[in-house]
Amino acid sequence: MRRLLLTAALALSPLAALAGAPQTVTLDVKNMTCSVCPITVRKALEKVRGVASVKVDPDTKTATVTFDPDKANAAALMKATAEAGYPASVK
Ligand SMILES: [Cu+2]
Repeated sequence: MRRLLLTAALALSPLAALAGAPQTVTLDVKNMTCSVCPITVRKALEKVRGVASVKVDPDTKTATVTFDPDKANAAALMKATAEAGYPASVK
């Protein structure tokens, strides 16, 4: 019972939410021309430190990335995709 309350308190703590609240950006990604490209882009983004989740949409040619702003930023994400051959810009 005690443990359950503690877990609930941590989950609801507004301080926990503030510390490293995840940030999400959507990137316009160039050069995605075949069905493998989105996978390459996703893998490149997932390698960036602090990235929590990546969703690449091949139809809109965008990547939606959620990351810890203390560890990563949009510039680091764009650098990672550019190095993989896919220049990107913040949508
Ligand atoms: Cu491709």
